[in-house]
Amino acid sequence: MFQPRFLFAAAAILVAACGDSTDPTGPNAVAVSNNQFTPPALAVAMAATVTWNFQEGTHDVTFEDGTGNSARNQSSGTHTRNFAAAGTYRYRCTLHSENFTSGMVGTVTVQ
Ligand SMILES: [Cu+2]
Repeated sequence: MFQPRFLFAAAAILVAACGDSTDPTGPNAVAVSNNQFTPPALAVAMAATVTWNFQEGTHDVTFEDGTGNSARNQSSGTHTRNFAAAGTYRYRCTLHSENFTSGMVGTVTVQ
């Protein structure tokens, strides 16, 4: 027997779960706060634009490949980068990380 109410409930749960797995500020978004990127690892589709929301403190978004960086000492507003090519992009806050592997670091994986 077809159960449309059950299907609707299942879809609602799925949407809620997907929202929780990314970030409260929305899909393809990263919260910038003291002293972390949330989520630290984000997977997006090819050609996606990721938005960093500066919520607390003073930070920056600096990529290992040297492109698509934010302004230094940014404390509010947003920064965006479009990812046209597949790959793993490592980034850090230069104020709170000495390298791309520890401290305030993050990755964007483009599939
Ligand atoms: Cu920082």
